[in-house]
Amino acid sequence: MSSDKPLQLLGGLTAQQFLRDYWQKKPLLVRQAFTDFENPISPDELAGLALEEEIESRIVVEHGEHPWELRRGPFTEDTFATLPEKDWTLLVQAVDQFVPEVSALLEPFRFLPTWRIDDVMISYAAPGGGVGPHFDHYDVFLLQGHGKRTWRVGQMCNAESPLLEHADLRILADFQETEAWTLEPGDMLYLPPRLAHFGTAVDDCMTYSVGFRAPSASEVLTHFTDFLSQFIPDDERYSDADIQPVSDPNQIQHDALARLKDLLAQHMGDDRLLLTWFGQFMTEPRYAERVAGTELSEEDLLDALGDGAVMVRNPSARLAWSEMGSELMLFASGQSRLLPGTLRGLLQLVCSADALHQTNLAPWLADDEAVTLLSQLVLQGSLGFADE
Ligand SMILES: [Mn+2]
Repeated sequence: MSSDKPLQLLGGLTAQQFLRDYWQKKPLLVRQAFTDFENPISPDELAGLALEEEIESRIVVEHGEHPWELRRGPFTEDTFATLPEKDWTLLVQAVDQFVPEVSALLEPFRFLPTWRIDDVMISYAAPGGGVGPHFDHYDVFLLQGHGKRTWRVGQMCNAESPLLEHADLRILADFQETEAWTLEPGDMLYLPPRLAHFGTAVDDCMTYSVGFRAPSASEVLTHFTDFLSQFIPDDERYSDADIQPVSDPNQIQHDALARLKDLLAQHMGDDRLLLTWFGQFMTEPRYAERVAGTELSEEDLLDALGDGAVMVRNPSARLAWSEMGSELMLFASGQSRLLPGTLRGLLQLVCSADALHQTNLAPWLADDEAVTLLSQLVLQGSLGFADE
């Protein structure tokens, strides 16, 4: 994607200007980021998703059994029949995995890495509904889909920002409003991480939150060192063949620290392992149980494609690829595969194409490694055949 083209999504800014001046820095309001926006899912359909066992949903009732009462789904028809007239919100996570028209909303965000995108959460609010003033650790684009919602933004927060005493929700005790906007369908507000914000439904409304993911430093360290430790033999130990006689045997000398730092640097500095871990970590699916594959021989795969079958990415799968020296690595739903550099075009196709079929796969179907890869991705569940 060209980065110097003004984008409607960004109110006429280029991707480059937006990233330089706003991304992770300050909010941006875009009126009509999507013109003639057609709401891809109705409030009733959203409520229907919240009845499903496998879908994460929550309801926040401002004046419930206690202030800002949080209820967790799955819900029943009865839940919705007994909610108050106003001041409540339904939140449904990762709707992009269940509704292709919602997944399609992500298309204009392709100037950012796909692996940074978490999900599209949809909130429906009755008039007055909101989830209270709060901040998130992630970037978010709030796209108004139906009705109107007023968004107030406030101060930058951090781990020390005082919160209300609440068992489930992180609601700010103190909100210092700096700006407020009322969004209509097609309008969008970008918020950087840690900016206090507070949305209130003006009327019945729906908002699509395109949320991003960024692992915490603590998660990176914990998970990477766990991963690394599988490759380090137990006989590799702290060693001090260069030690000198000590003047005080009870003192830990700083030369011991230097040896430890060497030991750490030796492992932490391994780019191949770091990349392998990171790709696997960032492509772990939210719903692993939805990434279940089917056994398919390479012969049957070729036959099916020859008969006009169409393969599609599993909407719950995450895919990414990277270079590793002269080779390539494909990350698929938490797994990695080292592949020859000749498969670059196939990896790009598999990661980006809406559909894979005889025509766009034609250059690859005589290549054994390519066909093996495709059948492995079917077996693993990242690719599947479209229904029709
Ligand atoms: Mn938020």
